[in-house]
Order: sequence, then C-alpha cells, then structure tokens
Amino acid sequence: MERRTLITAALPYSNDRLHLGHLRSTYIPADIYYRYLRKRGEDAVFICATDEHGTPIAVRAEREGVTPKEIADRYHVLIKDDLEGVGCAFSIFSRTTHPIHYETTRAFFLKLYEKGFIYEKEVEQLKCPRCDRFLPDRYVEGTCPYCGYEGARGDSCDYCGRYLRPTELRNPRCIVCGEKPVVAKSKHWFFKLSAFQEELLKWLSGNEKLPVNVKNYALKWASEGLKDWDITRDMEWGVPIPVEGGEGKVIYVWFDAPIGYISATKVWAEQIGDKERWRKYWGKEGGARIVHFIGKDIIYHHAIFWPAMLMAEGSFGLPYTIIAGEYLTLEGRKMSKSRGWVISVADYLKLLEPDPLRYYLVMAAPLDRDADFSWEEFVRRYNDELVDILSNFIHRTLTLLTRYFNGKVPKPPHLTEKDLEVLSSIKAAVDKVAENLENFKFRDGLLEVMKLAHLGNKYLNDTAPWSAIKSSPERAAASLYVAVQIVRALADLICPFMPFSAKRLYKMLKLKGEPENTPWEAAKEKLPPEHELGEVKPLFKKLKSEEGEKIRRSLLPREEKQMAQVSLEEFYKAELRVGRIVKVKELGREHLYLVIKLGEVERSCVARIGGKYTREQLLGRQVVVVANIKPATIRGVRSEVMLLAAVHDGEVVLIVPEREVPEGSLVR
Ligand code: B3M
Ligand code: ZN
Repeated sequence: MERRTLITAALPYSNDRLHLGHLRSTYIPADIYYRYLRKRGEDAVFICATDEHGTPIAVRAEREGVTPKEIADRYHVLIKDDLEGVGCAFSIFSRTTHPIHYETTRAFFLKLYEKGFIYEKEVEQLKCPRCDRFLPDRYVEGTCPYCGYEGARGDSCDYCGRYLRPTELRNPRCIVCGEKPVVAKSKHWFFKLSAFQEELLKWLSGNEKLPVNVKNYALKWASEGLKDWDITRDMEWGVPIPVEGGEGKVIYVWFDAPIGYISATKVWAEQIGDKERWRKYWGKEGGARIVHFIGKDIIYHHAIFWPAMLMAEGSFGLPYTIIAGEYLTLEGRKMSKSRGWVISVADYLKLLEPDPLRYYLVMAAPLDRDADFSWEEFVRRYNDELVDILSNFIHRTLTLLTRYFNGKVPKPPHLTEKDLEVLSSIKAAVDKVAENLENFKFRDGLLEVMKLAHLGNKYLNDTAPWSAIKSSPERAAASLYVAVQIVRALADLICPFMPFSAKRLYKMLKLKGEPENTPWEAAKEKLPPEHELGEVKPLFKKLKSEEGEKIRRSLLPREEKQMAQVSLEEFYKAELRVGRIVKVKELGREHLYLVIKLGEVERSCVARIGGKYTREQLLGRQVVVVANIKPATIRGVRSEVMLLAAVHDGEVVLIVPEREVPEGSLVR
C-alpha cells in the first residue's frame, strides 16, 4: 500500500510572535520532512494552526482592553508571516477558533462523555471576592510552593519550571485587582486518564518509532501513575462545554488544542474541495502515519494526554511517532522572552535570507540535543560552509562551463575510473540523505549533502579543468561534465533544507519545473550533453565582517542585565511611605528642595526633578518616598528621604498613590 503521512507542527499560541527557538525545535524539521516526502511523490499533508484559547490570551486581552479574539486575529496573521517567511509549506495554517474546530472538539468531548471517560466532580478553585469570579491558571499569581519564587503563576512557575495548580500557590493574588482570592467550590469535568495507564505503557514501550528522548520521558511519567485530568476551566474564552451545567465554563485549552490537528485537517479537506479526505489520514483504517513535531516542553501533552484521548475516543489513529526538538540557547544562555534575550523570526528576516538560518538551525546540533545560536558561529558556518563549500563549488563549475563551453554541458569523449567513481558517489549520496531523513536525522542528512559538495570541490581541484583546457580539452570536458552532474544533484538535495536556494539553482541550471515538485530520484539523473545553462549567479555571497557586525548588533538583544534578587525580608527593610509635599524650593537648575510630611513628622528631600515639575505642580501632592534611606548631603543640603519616580529616556514621572491616603501610610 502506498505510504500516507500526516505531519503536524505544534500549534503556536496566538499571543506572541515566534523566535528562533521555535523554528529550531519544531517548524524547520517538520517542514524539511514534509518537503522530502513531497519530493518522494508521497501522499503527505502538513498541518498547523494557531492555538487561540487559554488564559494567556484571555489575560492579555483583559490587560489591553480588547477581546481575546482580537488578540488571536492579530497574532494569527503575524505568526503565519513568520512561518511562511522561513518557507514552511503548510498544506493549511488554520485556527482553533474555526467553527469546524468547535464542532470537532464538541463531538470529541461528547463521545468521551458518553463512553464514561469524562465525569463531573466538585473541586476547590480560587475565586476573587472583589472581581466575583473564578481565577483559573494564569489569572492568579503568587509564591511557588517549591522554590519560593514570588512571580509564580497559577499553572506553572517560570523560575523552577514546575507545573502548579492555582490552589498550591502561597500568597496568591488576583492578577486583575490584586485581591487575595478565597477558595470556593466549582463543578469541573475530568478525563479518566488513570484508566489508560496500562494501555499507554504498552503503547509507549512497544512503539519502535518513538525517539528515546520522548519515550523515556513519557514512560517515566506513565509508570509513576497517572491522575485523572481536569479538562474544564471557569472562564468564558474557549470551547463551551457541550453538556448540561457547563454554562460559564469552557474546555481546557490543552484538551482542545491537539484536536486542532484533526479539525485543521478537515478545514484543509474542505478547502481542496474533497470534504471527506481528512478521514484518509485520521481514520484508523486509512493506516496513515501521523507524525507530530513538537518542542520538548510539551512531550507530556503529546505522548500521554493526547494518545490517551485518542484511545478513549477510539476512531482515530494513534501517533506514528512524536519528534521533540530540544532547546536552542542564545549565545550560550537560555532564551527568555521576558528578559528580552531572544531573536525573533521577524527581526532575523528583516536582515537576512531564510535559507542560511534553516541551514544553521539544522547544523547546530542533532534535534534531540540542545543547540546554541551564536552569532560568531552563524557567520562562520555561513562563510566557511555555505559560501566556501557549497556556493563556490557551484559557481566555479558553472562559470567555467560558461567560459569554456558556451554555457552548455559538454560531451565527454571518455570518462576515467575516477570520473565514474565520482558519478556513482552522487547516487550513493542521494540515498544516504534519504535514509537519514526517513529516520528524522536531519543534521546527518544535511551533512551528507555538504559532503557531496565537498567532494565536488575536491574533484574540481584535482582535475583542474582551467589548466586542462589548454593541454587536454577533452579532460576539461570530462571534468566539468562530472562536476555539473554534482551541481545538478545538489539542486534537488538541498531542496528540503534550503528551498529558496534550490529554486535559484534550478533557474541557473535551466531545469524544468520547480524543485519541490520534482521527484527525489531526479537527483540521480544526468544533465545531457548540450543542455544549456541559465544565468549564473553566486548562491551565497560572503558576509563581510563590517556587514556581519552591523547585523549582529541589530539582531542580538542588548545584554540582559543580571538582575539581583532580593528576598521579601530584604525588600521590607526599605520603608516606603506616602507623604505630602508641603514646601518646594529651587536648588540649582536640576534639583528641588522639598519638605515632605509623613504623618506627624516632616522630612527634607533633595530631588533631581528640577525643570521636570513646577512648584505649583508639586505643592500639596501626595508622593511615595523611601523613609528610611541613609540621609545624604546633596548640593550642600541634607536630604532625609528619597522620592520615587519612574525614569525613562530622560523623562521623570512621580509615583503617586492612586487616591488620597493618610500621610505616613506604608507602601507594600
Ligand atoms: N500552543 C504551544 C506550546 O505549548 C502550544 C502547543 C499546542 S500543540 C497542540 O508550545
Ligand atoms: Zn480580582
């Protein structure tokens, strides 16, 4: 039977643009695999969508005063641009707010419910008494019970990486109003994950195709025992619960998101006008291979939750394999969006072509190992590998052909054993690349491609057609005949990895059609004598060091400041109080002398806000000061407290209480 494959790439949350880490772990490998299968002429579909539910999007919308759908709309387009910009050739890039997705999720839920795999239970949830609503996941923040980090969120701690439940947080607070939540009862729906432990263990250990990093991780969890899973949330944004009593609640985003793989396939089928076609991939009887590409942080969801959901549902095929890319660090350090230590796809694409990035991200390390993006290494690989090995070989061969043979493939009168050996290495290389891609060994596959280019260079140097052309034109013809066959093979071999360059090379070689639709085995075909070449241009040009430096400076985020941490006790040593300005006097151009009343006492303050605020603007204002700062003498005047202000780009903006409070009140 013909092989049929459905490839999925993790659905990005629709509230942020993508960075190089996403490309490396998930999207580039998935795209390479898809492009490879397509060149094999196989039946393959490549599915992706934006994941548009969940508290991060809802919280963000609340903060911006817009609807979650507006946020999702905005980012759907941007994320699509990012991914298409680097060449991801999805069959469909759908959305989890598509009506078909709602319908599919609803049906999935109901089927599990009817089969008794979903049950209701009263659970304790945090509720904000002031906002009068429940606080799921990221609607609460507090102190992590494991590591003590104070900015932990209701679903996880960014500091120690643990998953949390909102009720586990110490000192929880409502992120909307800051109020301390109370515990209240709420009805939720649970998926009987525990019922699938045995079946999961069997499936995980028996699946030969699962890579070790995925298998071991999932097996560890599954053998430690699985708890039933709360698959609903008290909020408005999401897929409504399709059973009675579910009003005001929705299905948890991690339940609906993977169903997005199925619903997006349906949307695709509808778009190509073959509505039922999605069943060929998802139906058990279709025997399609379902290959999920994900980042390593969501192995649990794809190797435990999702297969268990599919087992419970019963009519869909289970994943054939799950390829989980490890992390990408930036200049040796963990990327962090909140600290600004990332390179976004959009920023990269403003300055450079996508192919060198695709090349780098594959070459940096095997997918199941962490990799690093370092600017120096990027430039080195670009110049030493893409330019010196690949591009130069191609350029030399084609320009020599133009010069000596009118831009046509010569007819070699005689091929030596060495020539024939090189020609057969082309065939071997094509098979080796394929074998590696079959096994998801993207880096090894690309190494084989580069080895062939390297061989081409060496062959050209050894046979030196530029000198042979005088002494033995026949030898020069043979040499360039062989060399151009390598170039021809490369045009197809680089296609899954560097699709844009493959296209350009196709043009230079005047090959018919597009590389992505030309069969893989075409790489083994020879350009016949007399075949005419197109216009020759270098595939890659060296990055000059000044140019490289310029790009480096604009791409690398500014050095993040190593933020020292203070404990709560240390922080509380600073006594922040509200005071009222009762006297203002100028003290030179930059400073003002203020007297600030803190309850019963008055304190002097020399503040560097001259020219920023007038006497009138300040007199009578309530402000915030550090009351116990060590007194200092500034411009010859004693200053006893320090005024707090926000400082940005030369602006100074006083921090004031949101409404009047008794003077001397503590600020905490
Ligand atoms: N939206 C993104 C992530 O956690 C998440 C993936 C869903 S895949 C079904 O990386
Ligand atoms: Zn609140």
